[in-house]
Amino acid sequence: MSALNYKIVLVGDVATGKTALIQRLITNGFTEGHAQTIVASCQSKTIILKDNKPVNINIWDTAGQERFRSLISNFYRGSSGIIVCYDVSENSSLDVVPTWVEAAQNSVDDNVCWLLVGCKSDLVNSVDEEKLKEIIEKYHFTHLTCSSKTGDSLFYLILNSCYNKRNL
Ligand SMILES: Nc1nc2c(ncn2[C@@H]2O[C@H](COP(=O)(O)OP(=O)(O)OP(=O)(O)O)[C@@H](O)[C@H]2O)c(=O)[nH]1
Ligand SMILES: [Mg+2]
Repeated sequence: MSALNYKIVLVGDVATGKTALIQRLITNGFTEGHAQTIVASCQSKTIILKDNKPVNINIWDTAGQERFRSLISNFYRGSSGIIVCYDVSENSSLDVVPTWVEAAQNSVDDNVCWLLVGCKSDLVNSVDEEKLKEIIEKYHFTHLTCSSKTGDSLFYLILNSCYNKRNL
């Protein structure tokens, strides 16, 4: 069975847990401590989806730091899915979500899959539920929370969702 190829881009505020999420997928591990991502980097992995469908994913990890934002707009083109991360223990990390969505919207296809992910679900949740609800409704996000510390299978969710939506 020939493999599909999906490009997935992770964006979100600084220290929301993007790199940890990718590390969990690639190595099934977790490292305490924050080494800021500089601009962006890409890793690849083949995952078997439902129907035994193999999917090669190129996962782009991007920097949350504001000074890199204009550079990151170059990475959206050709994306199958965009994961916008916030930190459930840091309410202010939701404030920049619209910035990421609006920056990406001009560069992506209509059938791109958008996922809003609340990272660090093992920590105390301090998110303003009303604000979260507004963002989810405004941008039609699929939303879920996860913890890279305790482990989960977040990527299967977005890949199955891409597979269904894009019908590839
Ligand atoms: N408790 C807990 N801590 C986490 C989790 N995910 C990440 N962290 C911690 O949060 C900090 C930031 O994680 P990173 O993955 O480096 O954050 P980032 O979004 O890649 O940050 P930038 O590259 O600067 O944009 C680190 O100290 C991680 O160990 C999680 O699920 N639970
Ligand atoms: Mg990072």
